[in-house]
Amino acid sequence: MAQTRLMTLVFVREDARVLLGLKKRGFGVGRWNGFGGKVQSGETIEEGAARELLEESTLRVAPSDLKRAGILRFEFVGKSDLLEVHVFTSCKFEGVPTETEGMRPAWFAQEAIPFDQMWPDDVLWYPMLFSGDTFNGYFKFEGHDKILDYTLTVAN
Ligand code: 8OG
Repeated sequence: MAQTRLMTLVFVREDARVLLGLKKRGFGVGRWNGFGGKVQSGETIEEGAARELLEESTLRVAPSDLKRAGILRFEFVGKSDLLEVHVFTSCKFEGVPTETEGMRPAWFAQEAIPFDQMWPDDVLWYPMLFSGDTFNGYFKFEGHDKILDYTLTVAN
């Protein structure tokens, strides 16, 4: 039976730049992304998002300072699990981004996002992330590089 796996993704923003991390291992290795991972049992989605950000970048945010940006659903042909990724932004944070076992962080200007080294759907919804529109996306992937089908709507 298809299972939905709840995941998080956090974009820390400062002025006109955004913090991304180069994934050093596992799912999405070699791609720049926000910080996030699986929500664990017993925590809220926001608590999970703040925990993953801390584990992967050493930055602290209060779960209540995370702003909902959108929800992305992913299906991978041949896999029964669906991913439901809850995307957040935060302009409030404490600490200095530091490389961890999983991620190498770097700040990027909004006009200089390295889309050719990211998940291929990201170029489609980043404009909404930056404009502040709340979005809802569904992407059907074949492997990790090819989008077969998608829908993307503004949910404000
Ligand atoms: O725990 P793990 O590192 O496997 O979590 C995967 C992270 O990748 C999680 O934050 C959700 C995120 N993610 C996907 N698919 C996509 C995608 O297509 N684009 C982006 N930007 N992030 C994704 O699982």
